[in-house]
Amino acid sequence: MLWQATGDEGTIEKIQVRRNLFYRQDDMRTKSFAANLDQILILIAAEPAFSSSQLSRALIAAEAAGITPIIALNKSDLAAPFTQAWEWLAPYRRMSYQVLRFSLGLAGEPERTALLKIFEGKTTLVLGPSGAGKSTLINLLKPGALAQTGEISHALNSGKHTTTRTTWYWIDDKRTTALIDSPGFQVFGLNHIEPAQLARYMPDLQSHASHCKFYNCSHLHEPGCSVITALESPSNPHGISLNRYKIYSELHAELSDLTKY
Ligand SMILES: Nc1nc2c(ncn2[C@@H]2O[C@H](COP(=O)(O)OP(=O)(O)O)[C@@H](O)[C@H]2O)c(=O)[nH]1
Ligand SMILES: [Mg+2]
Ligand SMILES: [Zn+2]
Repeated sequence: MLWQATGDEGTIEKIQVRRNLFYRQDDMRTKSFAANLDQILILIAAEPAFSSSQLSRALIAAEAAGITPIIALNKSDLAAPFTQAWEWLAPYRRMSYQVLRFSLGLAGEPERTALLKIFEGKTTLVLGPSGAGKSTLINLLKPGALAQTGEISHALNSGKHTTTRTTWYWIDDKRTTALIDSPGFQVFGLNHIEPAQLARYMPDLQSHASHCKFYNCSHLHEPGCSVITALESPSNPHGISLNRYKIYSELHAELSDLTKY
């Protein structure tokens, strides 16, 4: 779809052939979505600490939609928490996802030029928890965009209503580069994914899944499960991370519960 901003609202100008559809479920409605994305930037930060479960959900949703995800860890100037957070990202770096380091708050012209290269000619959905730096990124790439920045806690304390709107920004005058700023990823609906399909959207599990004894292995309890055999352990320090496996089993249970009714 082509969107046209009219004041605060966006109206649909023209329906284009839908290449993909990225779901995001709200409390009240399943309305916020973006179609025809080229990539999804998952922006997290050294602070506030990110949830690896939310990160995994975003990655699974991207995989399921067939859209390339890029992970970026912002606030590299916060040395100690950044080092810690970068370490937490080790399983994701091993999965051959592109994992970038940003310090958006300190970016000057050379950094801005380098950043533009990532987005040039593409439509990118920017996802991430509140406070990660999404608005900072947009204001940097499009001076004058006036995306509101600030900590969510700050906004909440002052009684201000934080935006839950998904906003489309054209970065260039030719309208070839677009960024979509969406509110945090707390409520990430993965309800459209079958539990039996889940592992195929988790590359670290999937790379072992084809070696399981049973073709329909759930990787939860079966004998001869290659996923379970590949779990991280003292003898296999670079195996599937226990945290990622926990996320898999929790999501599997959550999605299985849904299919019962
Ligand atoms: N230390 C540090 N703070 C940053 C950086 N980038 C953004 N911030 C700050 O983090 C806070 C949240 O940024 P914002 O862009 O509003 O995040 P959003 O909620 O994802 O849109 C703001 O106070 C920013 O100034 C960075 O690279 N380093
Ligand atoms: Mg924001
Ligand atoms: Zn298995």
